[in-house]
Amino acid sequence: MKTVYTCFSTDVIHDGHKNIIEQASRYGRVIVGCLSDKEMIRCTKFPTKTIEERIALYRSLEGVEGVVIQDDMLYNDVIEKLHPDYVVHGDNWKSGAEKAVREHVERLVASYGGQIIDIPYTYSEEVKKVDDRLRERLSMPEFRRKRLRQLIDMTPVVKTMEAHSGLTGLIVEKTVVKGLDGRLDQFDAMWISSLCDSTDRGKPDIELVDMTSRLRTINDIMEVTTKPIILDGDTGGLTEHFVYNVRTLERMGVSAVIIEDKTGLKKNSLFGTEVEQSQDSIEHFSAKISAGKRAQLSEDFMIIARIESLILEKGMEDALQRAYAFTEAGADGIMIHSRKKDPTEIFTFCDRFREWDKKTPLVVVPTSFNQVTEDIFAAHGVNIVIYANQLMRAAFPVMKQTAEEILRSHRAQEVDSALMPFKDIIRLIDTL
Ligand code: SPV
Ligand code: MG
Repeated sequence: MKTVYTCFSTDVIHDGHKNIIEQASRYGRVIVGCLSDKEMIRCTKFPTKTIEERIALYRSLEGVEGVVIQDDMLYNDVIEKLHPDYVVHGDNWKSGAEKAVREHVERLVASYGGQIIDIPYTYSEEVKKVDDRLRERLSMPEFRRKRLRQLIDMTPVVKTMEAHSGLTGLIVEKTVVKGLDGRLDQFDAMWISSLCDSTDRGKPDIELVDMTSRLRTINDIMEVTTKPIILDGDTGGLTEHFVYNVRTLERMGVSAVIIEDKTGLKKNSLFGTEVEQSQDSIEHFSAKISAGKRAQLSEDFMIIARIESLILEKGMEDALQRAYAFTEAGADGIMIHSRKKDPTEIFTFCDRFREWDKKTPLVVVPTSFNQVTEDIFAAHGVNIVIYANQLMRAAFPVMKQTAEEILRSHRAQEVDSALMPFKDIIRLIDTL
């Protein structure tokens, strides 16, 4: 009897999966692989069922002889263990990002005489409906809100990218690449930056854009995405306003707000000491955090305290003292910021904080110390890495150059070859 292997990374079984099993069983006994949580996430499929529930679901299917856990999206582990005669998959993996996985598996099985069988992908109304419903469920507040805490437990680093509009939200939601290690990867969460949200409105980053406007940005993004949202809450404003906003954010399904320990007219941290900025007292800021935590109704929402001591050159001891105090006050995480190119002070802070506290999530924003890779941060105990402004910084220079060139040429022909074809832009949203 030949062994036929197929890998599932789904929470819901539809006709497409049943068809795969039926076709596979013509070739031998069918073993289904259940892709592990961390690998599902990297393939842009966030699990809404536990791995135990998924295993039980796959095991209950007619024609399935056994279920194994697949902990490597490239199939290395299962193929080494099972040496299946056939690997069966929908033929949709012959194109797009998954193509790289197929090529890898083909090489693996060919080495011992195995074979891939591509089954024509089932495009049906029912399959589309199941997929759409799953996406809609993931976008609901109760699912989206808790997803950040789930990700912190499931993945070594929560890779978070800035989004400031529906379109940039879609880029963060949908972008998948084949990484240097041959595995697929994607962003886990979105950061709604005060800098980018203000810049997009042509305004300075001084808490001038009010919460009502910020909520509109969040809503635009939420309407077209499912990934969790971390809001840059600036200073959090008056405590009386902050407690109100915590409830609003929770209700919308935002996962976390990060507030910084500054007071008075807030300016962007990357100005450092070039402009006048005042740090809040430990007592006052701790009280604001505690008030926010008391106002919170769900268990999932996170209030993360951002420490500006290194930015304002108040020293490491001050930063650590604040981290301990804010954690005691109830903060669900600590963001430490720096504008130095050299990451040493960030590493020192994280290492020393971790000696004292093994669990409270740590957040960094490597705009200046951008040479550090995510795995190095993880080795220093960091849980969330935020790419805070790169999409905005990518777009502005190109838009400006394009405007200048059209103005110089008195026509648009000169810029056209550098632009996306207009036949593509009119279909962009449907094809993303
Ligand atoms: C933002 O993105 O608005 C931030 C991070 O607060 S920073 O710009 O580095 O201060
Ligand atoms: Mg900000």
